[in-house]
Amino acid sequence: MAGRLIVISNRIPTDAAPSGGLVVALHDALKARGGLWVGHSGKVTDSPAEGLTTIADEPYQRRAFDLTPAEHKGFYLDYANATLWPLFHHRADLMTLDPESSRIYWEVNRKVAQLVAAELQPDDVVWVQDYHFIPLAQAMRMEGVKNRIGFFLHIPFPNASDVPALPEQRYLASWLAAYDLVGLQTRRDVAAAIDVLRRSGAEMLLRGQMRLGDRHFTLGSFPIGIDVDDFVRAAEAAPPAGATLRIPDEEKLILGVDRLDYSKGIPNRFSAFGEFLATGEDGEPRATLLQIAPPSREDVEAYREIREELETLSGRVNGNHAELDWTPIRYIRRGLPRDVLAGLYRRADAMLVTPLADGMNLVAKEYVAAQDGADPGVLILSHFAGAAEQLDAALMVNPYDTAETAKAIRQALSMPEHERRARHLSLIRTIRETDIAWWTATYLDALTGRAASAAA
Ligand code: ADQ
Repeated sequence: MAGRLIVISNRIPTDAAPSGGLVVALHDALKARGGLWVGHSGKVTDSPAEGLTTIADEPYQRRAFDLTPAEHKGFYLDYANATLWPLFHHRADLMTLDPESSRIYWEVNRKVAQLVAAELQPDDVVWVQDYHFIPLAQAMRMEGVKNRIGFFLHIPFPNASDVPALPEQRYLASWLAAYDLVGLQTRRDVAAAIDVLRRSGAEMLLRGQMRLGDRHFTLGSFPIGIDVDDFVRAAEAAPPAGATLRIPDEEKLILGVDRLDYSKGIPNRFSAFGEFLATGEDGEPRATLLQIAPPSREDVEAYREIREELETLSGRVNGNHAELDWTPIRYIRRGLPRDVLAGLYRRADAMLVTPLADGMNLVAKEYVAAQDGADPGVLILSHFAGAAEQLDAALMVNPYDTAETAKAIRQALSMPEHERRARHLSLIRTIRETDIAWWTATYLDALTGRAASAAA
């Protein structure tokens, strides 16, 4: 690739050596090719800096923009997280609609498009991340930008039957068609996007290529991965978590790790665990469910409700089953450092990843990477996680079916070692083949390897 790489994402890391899988992957890609990363500084202020401020110039440029309180509310809290997020997670019932936030969403996209356009050189390749910036390419095309522009959506693509709930649905197809490559997590998402685009008059050409008016663009699935070796190392180096947790070796540990979000199916999980306890059989070892779920987006109403629901549910299960020396559900409402997390993954006999909708779910992959291959734990995975398309050696469940999930917990905790090893081997192979380095390389090859769509 001749030109520089330009990445746009909502948040931009401010440390010299950023951490976290995706951030590190983008950091590495930028380091290798040179380029520019643009994102929100994290500052919400009545007197935002004019234009882009410099965070770093080495080994590539990092530039950030501030948001005013009105922009933060309209663009980020309301339109991105209270309109698009619920719609794209098949929860149109939780959407808030407000013409003012829709206008501000577009305005922020236009502002960022203008700032980025002013920095572009003719050979640069632009890679836009996630639902905060769906209209960015169209706004850049309005500035006369002819460069290749790719988009990657980290969350699921909405169903065609839900999209009419979005007042801006008539723009969605042209927002997408302004890109050269629209990357989605799964084949299921690609099928949903094709369905939506066709209903808006787009025509399907060969191999994921589509045409809308005079725009030719490509759709593809690029399942995101993790830095496997990094997680293996962290898990091997972690001190044994059993002692910290005061859970004896003969007792079972079931783990849940999520950002607190209604899409993650945590209430269903608590109910399924309650059902597992209620149907307990004599002689079964004691099992504790440890749920780590730091609150997120607490300024959004639906997120305050889920928090209360979980407190009620865990209180009920614990009230029914707790003993003097045992609390069945331990619910920790804060995030944990990666090395502590890696130690918990390794100790857990089973991991419950039971979202009702999820773009991919990296926790599922991190859990597999953290296992001791000689005596691995069991991944229980919802059909509705994007990861389910790849990780079919997990114990698959329908998270709405609490009886089935309770049965899967029982099956996981009594699974013979040879079966656990065979399943783990299959999972770890897949996770290694499609790790985070594979994801960036495959996406960027697809973005740069084809004729410029503007000329097509
Ligand atoms: P998220 O919804 O944030 O991401 P996920 O992929 O599961 O979901 O997690 C991202 C990272 O956050 C993981 O590295 C995980 O370790 C960390 N994390 C999650 N919960 C944590 C906790 N309780 N404590 C500490 N760390 C925690 C969005 C989409 C996903 C998609 C990713 C990447 O919603 O579907 O997989 O982007 O594309």
